[in-house]
Amino acid sequence: MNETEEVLFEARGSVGYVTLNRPQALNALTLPMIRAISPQLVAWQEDSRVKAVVIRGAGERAFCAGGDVRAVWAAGRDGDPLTEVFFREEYRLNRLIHCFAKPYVALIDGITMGGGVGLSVHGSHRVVGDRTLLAMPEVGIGLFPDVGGSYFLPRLPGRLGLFLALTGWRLGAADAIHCGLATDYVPSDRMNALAAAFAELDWSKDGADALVDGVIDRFKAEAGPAELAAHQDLIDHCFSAASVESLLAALDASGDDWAAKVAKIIRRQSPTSLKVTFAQIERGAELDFDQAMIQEYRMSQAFMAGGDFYEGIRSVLVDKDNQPKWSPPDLTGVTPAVVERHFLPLGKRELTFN
Ligand code: QUE
Repeated sequence: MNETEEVLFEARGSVGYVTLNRPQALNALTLPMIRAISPQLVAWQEDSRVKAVVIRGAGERAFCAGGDVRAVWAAGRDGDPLTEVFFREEYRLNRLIHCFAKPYVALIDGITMGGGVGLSVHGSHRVVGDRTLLAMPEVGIGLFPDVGGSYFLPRLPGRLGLFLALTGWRLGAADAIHCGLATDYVPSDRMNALAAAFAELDWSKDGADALVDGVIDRFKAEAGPAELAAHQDLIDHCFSAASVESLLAALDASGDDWAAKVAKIIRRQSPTSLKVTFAQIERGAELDFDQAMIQEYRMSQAFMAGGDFYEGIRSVLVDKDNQPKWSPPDLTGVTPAVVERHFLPLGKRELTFN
C-alpha cells in the first residue's frame, strides 16, 4: 500500500478509505499526496473486493483547502519544475476520479476550496455537512478555477458557474446542493457514523450505487433554504452578459443591494484572472472532460508565467495583507491578445493522459 503521513489509506469491509491528513494546513493537497492517492485509486478500482471509495479530511476544520499553492508559488520564484509537475499530476488525478468506475463518496464537511473541490466534485456522491464551506476562490489569488472547473462550472444550473468562478462565493451545505456541487446533506454529528456504515454493508445484495444511496438515505436530512435560490433570476440575468465589463454594468444597473455586494467582490479580483476565467467558462461549455483538462493545463502554465499569481499568494497566504497590487490594475488593460495567450498549445509540454 502506497502511504505517506500526509494521506492515510485503509481498506475496511469492502470499502477503501482515504483520509487527507495535514489538518494543520487545512489538508491542502501536496504533490506527495497526489502521488500517493493516484496509484491507490487505480489499485482499488482494479481490486474486485473493493466496492466503493470514501474520502474525507482529518480534523474538524477542513476537507481540503486547495492545492498546496504556497509550494507552487515558491517553486515559481526559484525556477523549480514543480510549477509544471504539480498541475499535470493534479489534473490527471481529477480525471481518474471523473472516470472512477465505482461509487466515490466525498465527505466534504469543512473547508473545501479549489483542489479540494477537484478531489470531490468529480465523484459520484458528495456529502456536505454543517461545517461545509465550499468555494472556487482562485480569481482572488491571480489564478483561475481549475481542477475541472472548465467542465463542471458551465454545466451548473443557469449562470451559477460563472457567478461562482468570478466571485469565489463561499457556499454552505444548502447552497452547495442548490448549485449541484453536492448531492446530499448529512448533519455533522452523524458524519462519522455515516463513514463507518459503508464498511458494514453486505455488497452481495444489490448494485453498489443503490447500496451507497441507501446508506446515505439513512443519515441524510433537509439542508434548509439556499441563499442563492433567492437571487437566481438576478444571477442568470447579469451573468449572461457578453463580457466582464458588461456583467459588472448589469449588476450596477440592477439597483439591488445584493448585486452591489457581488460587484464589489468581483472588482477586488485579479483583472487578468477575471477576463481569462470568463473565456474559460465560455469555451468550457463546448469541451468534453479531457479537452477541458488540456485547456486548463495550458492556462495553468500561462498563469505561472504571469505575475498576478505570485502577487495573489503573497497578499493572501504569505504576507496576509489582502492588498494585492494586480498588473494590469484594471480590466481595460487586459486586452483580447492577453486573454488569448492563456489558451495557446504547449507543444511537447501539453497535458496527456496515461
Ligand atoms: C484561494 C485559493 C486558495 C487559498 C485561498 C484563496 C488555495 C489554497 C489555500 C490554502 C489555505 C490554507 C493552507 C494552504 C493553502 O488558500 O487554493 O496550504 O494551509 O490551497 O483565496 O485558491
